[in-house]
Amino acid sequence: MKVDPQPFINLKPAYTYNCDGLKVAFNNTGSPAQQINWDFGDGQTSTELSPTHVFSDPAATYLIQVNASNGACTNKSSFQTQPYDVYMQLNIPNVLTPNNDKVNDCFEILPLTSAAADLLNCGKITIFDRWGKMVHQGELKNCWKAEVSGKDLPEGVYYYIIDTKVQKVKGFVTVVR
Ligand SMILES: [Ca+2]
Repeated sequence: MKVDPQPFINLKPAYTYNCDGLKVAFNNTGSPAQQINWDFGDGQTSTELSPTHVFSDPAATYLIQVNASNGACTNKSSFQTQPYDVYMQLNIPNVLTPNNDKVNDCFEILPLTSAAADLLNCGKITIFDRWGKMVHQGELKNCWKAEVSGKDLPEGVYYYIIDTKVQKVKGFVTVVR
């Protein structure tokens, strides 16, 4: 009598964040299964051994369940994605000095990781003055020079909202001329 071995599931997911969302590559290093079924927790499924899946909302938590079977022998495993915190991966200055001396002349947000670099490319930024009036809205990758319609804005404290696909980051930046 031939006994089917129990399939062994060993998940080693690799995360990538970009403007499409959260991409997870599941590298199943377990023993081969005759049949494997993935439920990604977002309504999508797969029967690949080691699928790659893009989750549209990286700020959400998804429960991924996998069932593997060799005939009557089955095994299952689950895995939960973690919400993504982009704030710690950005270097956000708190002052800009737009006087053309090439030092802090614009509000330049720098990524500390390659994942954050991807997110900066699809992020938006909105800036308000101290009275709550919006003075700028645009692409995050474009460095803001504390001007509106080509006119210099006065010195002072401004409030910003950075909106990446993953998370909103709010704070203050001071313009010093
Ligand atoms: Ca400067």
